[in-house]
Amino acid sequence: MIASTTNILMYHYLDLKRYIKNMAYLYNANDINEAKQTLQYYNENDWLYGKYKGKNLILLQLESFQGFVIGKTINGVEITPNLNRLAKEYYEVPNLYIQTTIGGTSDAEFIVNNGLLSTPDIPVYYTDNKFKNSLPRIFKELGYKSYVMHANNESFWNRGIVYRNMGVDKFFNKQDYEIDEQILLGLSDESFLRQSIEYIKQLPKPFYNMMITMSTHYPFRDPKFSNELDVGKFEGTLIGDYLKSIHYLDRQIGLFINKLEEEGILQDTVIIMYGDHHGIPYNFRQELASFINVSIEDDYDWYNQFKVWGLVMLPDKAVKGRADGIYGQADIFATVFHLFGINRPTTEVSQSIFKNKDYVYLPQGIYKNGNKIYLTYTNKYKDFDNNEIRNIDTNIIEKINKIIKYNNILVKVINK
Ligand code: GP9
Ligand code: MN
Repeated sequence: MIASTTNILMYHYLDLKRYIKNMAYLYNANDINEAKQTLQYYNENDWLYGKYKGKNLILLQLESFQGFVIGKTINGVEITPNLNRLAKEYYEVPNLYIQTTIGGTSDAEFIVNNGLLSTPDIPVYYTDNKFKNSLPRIFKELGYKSYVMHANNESFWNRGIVYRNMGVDKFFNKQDYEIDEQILLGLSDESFLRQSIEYIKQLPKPFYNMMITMSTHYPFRDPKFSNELDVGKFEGTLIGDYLKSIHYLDRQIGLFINKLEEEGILQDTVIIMYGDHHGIPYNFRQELASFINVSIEDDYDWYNQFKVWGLVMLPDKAVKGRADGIYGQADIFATVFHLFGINRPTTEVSQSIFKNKDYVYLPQGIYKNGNKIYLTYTNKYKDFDNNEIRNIDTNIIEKINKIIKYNNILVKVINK
């Protein structure tokens, strides 16, 4: 859905770009200073801090992957047997809220690599941001080489230009892969991951490597998935197709991790995998509701389920189990700082997943705190303990607006 409208959107982005440039002047020096200071967050210097200094990092970004499939069976068959197994061995982050907006996959890349929220009016990859504070640049300072692997054209989502600005040493793109099997948008994940292993083996160590899968893209229906899973009554529905595609992705991840282990790379690598954005579109929310058996009647219900899933694989398995706090995709950035001992501030919207935290901000003016969802555009919140909807205190609205305003300042003005 997102990709099919991409060309049309690009046209508007170029116009928007000029507008955004002018917007920068709306922020005064005070705002900018305050934004920097207010959002500053430092990791604690605890036992985990810097424990993986010098290890490789793989960020494995999974197309449309949402966590409601984890641990579930359909007609007695596990949907994600490999991820279920890995979730037991490593550290699972079930409440990882989605902070992407108009820029889809590219927003997720931006958020994780820069520790900031996306901006709903423009995909960050089409702003003048020069991504000075991004992970590839930071890892470069630590003596790493940095890579991105994704089997699409360099120009898609403006990636070629953005990655150069981010300081990525090489972008392994469509031209670097033999397109020997096609699923939906392009090269199948099976082939992508198999060919990527060969490249990974050759990389100088230590490396930073972001890998982006593609096969589980909307609308999730492809002949290669038809025999994946017996989805019973969901056959022929969007969610049925989604489950089949996810079952396929799960198998590819299992093979990829096994291969990394066989090659002796896993033991020296921290892997963080996470979904890029939601898979089930808003228009199909009733299919999601019936599958997860939770009612989705209004925006509060929708945003309460608006989450992907994350897994942090520490090579020595020093932390296992489930993070029971509430996190957002931007928290992955601070988590990397924490694990690799990067002694710089991140932001209020980027705190380590290994810290207990029970709130998250979404760029649309949404705040989740404990069991409550606050929507600034209705001025109301819903308390899921009793399903009551009430007015938000003005001081909370001000706080949410301030965080988001400051985030946008850092995205559009500072981070150049
Ligand atoms: C394309 C892929 C999909 O390369 O990352 O982008 P999306 O449509 O999901 O934003
Ligand atoms: Mn995507």
